[in-house]
This record gives sequence, C-alpha cells and structure tokens, in this order.
Amino acid sequence: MSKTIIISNRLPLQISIENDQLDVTPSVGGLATGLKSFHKDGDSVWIGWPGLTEEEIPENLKEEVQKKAKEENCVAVHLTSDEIDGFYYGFSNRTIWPLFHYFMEYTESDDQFWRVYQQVNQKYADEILKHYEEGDVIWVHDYQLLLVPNMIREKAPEAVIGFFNHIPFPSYEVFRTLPWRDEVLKGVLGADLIGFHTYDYERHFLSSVSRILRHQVDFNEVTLPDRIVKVDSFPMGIDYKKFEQAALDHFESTSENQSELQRRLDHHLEATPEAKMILSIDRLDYTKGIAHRIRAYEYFLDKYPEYIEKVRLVMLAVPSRSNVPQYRRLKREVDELVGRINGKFSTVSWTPIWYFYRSMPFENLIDLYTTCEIALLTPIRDGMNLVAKEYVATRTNKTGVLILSEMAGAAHEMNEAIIINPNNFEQVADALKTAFNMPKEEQVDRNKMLQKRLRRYSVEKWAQDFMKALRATRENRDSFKATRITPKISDEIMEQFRKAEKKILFIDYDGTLVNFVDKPEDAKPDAELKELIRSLNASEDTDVILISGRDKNTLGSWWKDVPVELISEHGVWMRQIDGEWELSENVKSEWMDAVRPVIENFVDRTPGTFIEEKNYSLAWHYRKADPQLGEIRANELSNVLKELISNRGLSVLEGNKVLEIKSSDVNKGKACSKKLVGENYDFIFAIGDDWTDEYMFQELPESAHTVKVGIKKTSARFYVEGTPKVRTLLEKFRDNL
Ligand code: GDG
Repeated sequence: MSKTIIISNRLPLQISIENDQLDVTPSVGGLATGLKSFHKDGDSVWIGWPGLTEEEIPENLKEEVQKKAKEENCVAVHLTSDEIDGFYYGFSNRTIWPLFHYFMEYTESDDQFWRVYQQVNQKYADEILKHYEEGDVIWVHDYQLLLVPNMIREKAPEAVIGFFNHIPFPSYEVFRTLPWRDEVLKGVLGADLIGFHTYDYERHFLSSVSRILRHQVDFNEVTLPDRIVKVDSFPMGIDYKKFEQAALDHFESTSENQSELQRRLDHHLEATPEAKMILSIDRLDYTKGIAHRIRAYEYFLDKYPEYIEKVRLVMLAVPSRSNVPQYRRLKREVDELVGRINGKFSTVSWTPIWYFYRSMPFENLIDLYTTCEIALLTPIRDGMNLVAKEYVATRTNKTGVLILSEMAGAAHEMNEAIIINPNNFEQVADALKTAFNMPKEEQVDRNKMLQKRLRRYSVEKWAQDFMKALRATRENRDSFKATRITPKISDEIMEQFRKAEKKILFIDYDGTLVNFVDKPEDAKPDAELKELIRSLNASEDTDVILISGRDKNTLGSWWKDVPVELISEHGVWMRQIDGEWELSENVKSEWMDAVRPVIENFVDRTPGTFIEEKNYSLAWHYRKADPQLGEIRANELSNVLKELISNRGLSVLEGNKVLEIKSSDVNKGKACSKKLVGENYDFIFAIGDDWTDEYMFQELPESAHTVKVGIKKTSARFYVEGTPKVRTLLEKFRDNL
C-alpha cells in the first residue's frame, strides 16, 4: 500500500536523555498537528533529525532512539555536531535564513557550510530512498532541505515529490546574489509541486527560475525538458479547534487551577482595571522586529504620555539559535533596550515592559493570549506568523485587537487586523492608540470575520489541500496527451522501421538536434551529430530531411559536407542532396519593408531582442530579453502584426522565444506533404520541439510516427524529454538500418 513520506529538518518528537534513560514525547507543533491525518498508523513515515547529535546519544541508546521513533512512525536521521554546525547553524541559518528574509548584510557565503549542507541534504535523501516504494508520495519541508527534492528525483525519477517552503522566498534581485543560486533552484525543482505561504513568494520564485535557469514559466507552471513543475501558494493555518478549546477550558478553570503567571496577570488587571496589556510573542530572531517594536513602543509612550501606567507590553522572546552570532547580539540589544525603557518610564507602581526570555508551557501561552487585549506583532519579515492566528483563535468572546506587520505572510489573510509597516513608528504608535480605544463592537466585528476564515482554513485543510494538489500532479502526468517513448515503445517503432521498405525521417534542428543557445549562430552541429545524420542517410531506402526555420545560408553552410536534404525557412527553400536551393512557389517578400520598421521599434524598446532577416521571412528573437518583459512584448508585437498583415496572405508563427512573420502558404506541414506526393513511404517519422513543428504533426498521415521534444501540448503521438533523448532515438534508427 502506498504511503506518505514526510521529511523535515526536525522530527515531530522531543527526545531527552536523563540518567541513561531515554524519553520520547510527541511534539505538538503546528506542522505535526497539520499532518496528523496523513501521519496515521502505517500510512506514513516521518523522517528527520531527533534533536540530539550523534555525540549526545550514547552508543547503547542509539538503537533505542530508532525503536522509539518507529513507535511514532518516525525515522531518525543521525547528525554529528559538525554536521549540525555546518548544515543547520551554518548554511541554513547563516546563509539561507538571512538572505530569504532580506537581511543581506547577515548573509554569509561560506564554502564549507555549503559543502556540509549538500552532504546532509544527501543524507536525508538517502534515508528517504531507503523507505521509498513506488506509488509513495513524498513531502519535503522547508529551507534546510532545498536540495532534497532533486536528490530523490535523480534516484527515483517517477516519484511524486512535494516541497513546502515555510519562510519567504525573496525577490530575484536578492536571491540572485547567492553564489549557489542555480544549485538551489535545481534542487527545489526536483519536486512536482512547490508550495509557498503567499502568492508573492510564489512569484518571486518563478521569476528567479525564469531569469536564472531560463526555464519556460507559464502562469504557475515551470516546463522542464522532462517534467512540468507546479508552483502554488497554500497559506498555512493553525489547529483552530485546539486553541479555541484551550481558551474555553482556561475560562472554565477554577482559581486553584490557575497558573502562577495567570495570577500575576490577574493581579495587575485588578490593580489597574482601566489599563490594557499588549502582548508580543516570538522566537528571539532578528526577522521578528523585536528591537523595532520596543523602540516603537517607546515612541508611543513619548508621543502619547497619557498612556503611561495605562498599558504594559508583555513580551515573550523564546531563545533561538543562540549559536549564531547575530542572535547573541540581538539578545544583548533587546536586554539593553528593555532595561533602558523600563528605567526611563517606570513609576513606583508600574513598569512599561514585562520581558520573559524563555519558552513557556502551552497553558501559559494560552494565559497570555486570553488575557492581553492587544497583540502587537511587528516582524520585519515573516513567512507566515502563526502567533497572529493563534491569538485570534483564543479570543473566544471575540474581543481583542491584533496589530500585525504587513511584512508577515499572515497579513494577506488577516485584513481585519490593524495592518502596519513595522518601520513606521508613527504608524505603530497610532495603531496602539487606535487599538486601545477601539469600541468593543468593532473588535467583535473584526474578530468574527477573522475567526471564520481561520476556522475554515485550518492547518489540516492546508495539509489536505497541498496533498490533493500534489496527487493531482501525478494524475496530470498520466493524462498527458502524447505518450512518452519508453524503451518498449522505442523497440516497437524500430521493429516497424526495420520492416518498412521506404522510410522518411523529418527532423527539426534547433531544440531537437541541438539545445537552444543565447546566440543562434552558436548552435552549430557538432562532429558527432554530423556523423549520425550522415550514417542515417547512407541507406538507400531511408531519406533524411532536416527541416528548419533557419535561413538557407546558415543551414547550407553548416551541412555543406553532409549529404542530407534540407528544408529551410519553414519550407521556403528546399535543397536536394548535392543539389541547389529551390524556392517554393507562392512566396513573396515585398511585405517585408512595411513590417520591418514595426519590429525594429520593438527591438529598440526591448533590450536583448533582435531581428533575424531571412529571404522570405522576418523573425524577432527575444530569448535574451528579460523573460517577463519578453513575453509581454511578444504578446503586444503579435497583436500589432496580426492587425498589420491581415488579408495579406501572411501569418505570425509563435515559436520558442521567437515570433516569425512569413507567407501563410509556407509551413513545415506543407513542405512535408510536398515531399510525400507521388512517393510510397511506408514509414514516416517526424520530430520537433516547437509550435512550428505542429504543422508537420498535423499534416502528416495518422500512421506517421510524430514525436514532440519536451513536455508541451502537442498533436504529436509521442514525446521524448530533451535533445539527448532525441539523439539516442536517432542512434537506434542508425543501428536498425
Ligand atoms: C516559521 C516561519 C511560519 C512560541 N513561543 C512558544 C510557543 N510558540 C509557538 C507559537 C507558534 C510557533 O511557536 C511560532 O510560529 P511562527 O509562525 O510564529 O514562527 P516561526 O517559528 O518563525 O516559524 C513562520 C512558520 O514557520 C510556519 O510555516 O509561520 O513565518 O518563520 O505556534 O505558538 N509555544 C510554546 N511555548 C512558547 O514559549 N509552547
């Protein structure tokens, strides 16, 4: 039975060792909760690091760790302290984390970190492969494991792999500074589905893919030579019921059951009934804007001194990554700021900030959420921010005001909160004043809407949606119209080829025999390719025709020493073996003078584009332009041209990063048909990669073996993944001559 394999840096377990005794408790984090419906008995396995280094687990307990993990359907990946240093504290948290949160000045480019990151990603991938069986669905989580999807893909090409990035994905301008940007993108693109919290992160990722790797991106799909990768946003929710229930239980608990923290909070409330508490909870991380928040709070007290003794900032900062220097510096900065501000404003009976630097048990978290009338969450950058959602979920009487930074992913879904720019102290101060004075009815109205949304889009729904979309990628793969040429299909084609008495092969050039390059003049055939075409043509009963959109001079000069028939400019010119170029009837060129200036205007406005002038057509190439600008201008130019040439017997062909204007009477399909007239070929083969080749696929008889290169919509019967596969196929023809 197929299962789900979940992989995250950490396992959803807490392991501790005391007096040589192992204690394992399941963790209650959001991810673990969200995935629990998939992580049931037997149905799934979770692979990750158990939280203790190899050195910390005594030899005699290693097996025990694995055994205990297994009881929770988990598998432990053991990491040494050096690996944790290079992989986790190093590359993950000193390179990727700051860069992806736009803290470029904190981003380190250390080769050694990168090497360990690769090694450890490979370790995770190897562990996954040990457990992977065909039909399983693999879900990889977060920025520590960016290379894992492709590492799995290399060994298990058919695997269904999802990847979810829990942190932001930065804009191309920031991401491009990463020395290993190509490797990171290729790593993630090993997945079939890539998920982000917001559409912004999704479009930043797609923009990097199209600009850096130059892959074709259509809406939210990336076309690779052998696969299509889907990219989408899935805003992560919380376990709403758990937080709601905890809040209800909290209100029902008797005073004897109250926590010490709650008693102190109540004492404060009783002493100053008109005062309000402002809550902030985060890991102590520079992305969370803790220092900014304290300064903004100081600004608020300076600007509105009437609130002195009327508000108190209750700040919980959870220790995090203290091995990384910036976190240690931040700790010092926050300590100093809290000290200074408390010193500046405190009165005999009041301190403006209550600061806790520790992790609290869940019950205390609920105490804070339910008691504080205002939550102030001001990250500078935050993938989502679950605290904001949890706060709203615990406000069971629907009062309370959330002030949330627009830089948090959650802000996209929580419009009813007071949304602020954390860098604008004026705005934060005014938001605090508004929150303090917000009428109850307005609070209720806002929270009602927020709660409705959060309840519906819970973490469970998030996980279900992602898994559903991931499984759909497998179905899409299966429903792809053309059939992939498997070894079996290739054998069948060869069998028919051998048996046939008269055979013809139509072969496109760019994107089929050779890969696309930035400058078209650099795509010359290599010696091996020439030899292959020569040997295919050596047999009396086989005709090979290279059919291209290229101009006749280039094509003629590249193939001058190979005896092969050529068709250039989509069929404008034909050259028999050793013959002269012959012009197809019905082609005209007078129109070119009228059309050229229009295209020139687009060249001027679109850097990186140029005109290729052929004898009977004009082509506008935009492969080297900015990909998005290129697509926009191509669309525009296509519309302008279509209007200009209407009723002139011309057509606009939309090729692979090229628009070509030529006589409508000429196309590759017509050229192929002409070759078949009066002949009795009993084996017809045509292969090509772009839109202009579709004419061949459509015009050739149904019995023809038509093959598309790459995974795209096509009228061809078969497809192969890329140019190396084309060569393998042609070599098979040669071996079966
Ligand atoms: C990353 C992304 C994204 C906090 N203090 C205590 C405690 N918590 C719990 C909260 C909440 C979680 O930790 C924090 O989640 P956040 O989303 O706010 O932030 P990150 O840890 O940075 O998480 C973030 C998230 O991944 C999910 O994709 O939203 O943007 O940075 O659940 O309740 N829990 C307990 N004691 C504490 O002291 N028990």
